[in-house]
Amino acid sequence: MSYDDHNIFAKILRGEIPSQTVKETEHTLAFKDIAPQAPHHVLVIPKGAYVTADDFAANASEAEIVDFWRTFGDIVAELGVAADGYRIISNAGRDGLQEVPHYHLHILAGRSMGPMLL
Ligand code: D5M
Repeated sequence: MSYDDHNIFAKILRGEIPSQTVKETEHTLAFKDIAPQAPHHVLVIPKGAYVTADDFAANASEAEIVDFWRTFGDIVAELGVAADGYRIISNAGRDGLQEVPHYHLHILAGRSMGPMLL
């Protein structure tokens, strides 16, 4: 799948538009969602050009994958939400209603999420 580097998260990574950084590491950036759907709504993205979770899983280096998931875990710990719980979501492609074609993980926490509506 081809990566479109005009997408809004690519612009955030290049510093062309602002974001509220939550955490930044060598391979990963996390920032606040602009339209939060929970008291805590953080987006975690790899700095590399990956479109979806499966693209990332297939094509990212082990260093990038480890860095991504360790960063996710660090954010959950720092938010202090592990005990009460949280939800992670990654929309992919047309059927997943993915708006921004740069792989991202939503971390939602701070309220009861309710049942999954599938
Ligand atoms: O959803 C994409 C998510 O990205 C959606 O929750 C809004 C968020 N978004 C869009 N633009 C920005 C900026 N500029 N900063 C922060 N968050 C943003 P998905 O359907 O998973 O692709």
